[in-house]
Amino acid sequence: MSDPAQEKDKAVQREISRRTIMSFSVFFVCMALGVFLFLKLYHEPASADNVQPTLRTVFKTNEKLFSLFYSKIRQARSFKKKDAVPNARVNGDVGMGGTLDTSWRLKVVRKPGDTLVLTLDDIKALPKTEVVFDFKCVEGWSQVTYWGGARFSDFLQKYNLVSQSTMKYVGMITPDGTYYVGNDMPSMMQPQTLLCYELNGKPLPQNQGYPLRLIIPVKYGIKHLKRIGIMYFSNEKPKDYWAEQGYDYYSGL
Ligand SMILES: Nc1nc2c(c(=O)[nH]1)N[C@H]1C(S)=C(S)[C@@H](COP(=O)(O)O)O[C@H]1N2
Ligand SMILES: [Mo]
Repeated sequence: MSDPAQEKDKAVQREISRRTIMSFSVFFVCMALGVFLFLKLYHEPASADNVQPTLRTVFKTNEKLFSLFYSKIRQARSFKKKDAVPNARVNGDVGMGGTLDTSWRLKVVRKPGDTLVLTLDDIKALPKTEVVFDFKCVEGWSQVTYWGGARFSDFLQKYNLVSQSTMKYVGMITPDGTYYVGNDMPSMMQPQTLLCYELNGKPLPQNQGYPLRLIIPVKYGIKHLKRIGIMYFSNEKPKDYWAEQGYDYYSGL
C-alpha cells in the first residue's frame, strides 16, 4: 500500500511542473507574437501621409474615443499667474521669417471669394480672456505659461460667423503660407481657446507669434499656430504641417 501523504506530494510536484511548463509556453508564444508584430509593423511601408497604415489606424481610433468622451465643459487645468514661467520657451520658427508691424491684417475667409479683413485693434475690441495652463510640446517638454486674448467663440459671434461655426474644422495659415494647421470646431469653441495677442500681460514677442497666434490648451503645441495670416472654415480636414510629416492630426490632450 502506498503512503497517502507521499501520493499527495507527488501530485503536487506534477501540478508544479505542469504549471511551470504552461507558464513558459505562454511566455514564449507571447514573446514570439510580440517580435512578429513588431517586425511586421517595422517593415510595413508608409502610406501617402508618411506613417504606417497600422499606426494611422491607432491614431484614428484614439481620435474617435477622445471625441466620444469629449465634453464641452472639459477644460485644461488652470494655474495661478504666479506659477507661469517668466520667460516662455520659444519653439518652432516655420513661417516666422522677418518682423511684422501694425500693417498686418487678419484675413478671415468666410467662404471662397468672401474675405473679411481685420486689424489687431478689431481683435482687441473683444473682451480679453486670460489663460494660464501647462503648454505641452510633442517633443517632450511642458511649461506653465500665461496668455491673453479674445476667445475664439466670442470672435465668431461678434463677426457674425455663425454658419461658419457649424463647419467641422478651422484652418489657419501663416502670412507666408509655410506653416498651417487644422483644428476641429469643438476644440476651437472650447472657452480656453484664444486668438492670443499677449504673453505675460505684454504684447506677444515677434518669435512667439506677434501680432496674433492661436492658443488652444486642449491640444499639443504643434496646433498653436503662431502668426496667423489667414483663417478659413471647412468640413474637410484643413492641411496640417505636422500631420503631413506623420504626426497625429487630432493631437488632443
Ligand atoms: N508659425 C509657427 N507656429 C508654430 C510653430 C512653428 O514652427 N511655426 N511651432 C509649433 C510648435 S511645435 C510649438 S511647441 C509651439 C511653440 O510656441 P512657443 O514658441 O510660443 O513656445 O508653436 C507652434 N506654432
Ligand atoms: Mo511643439
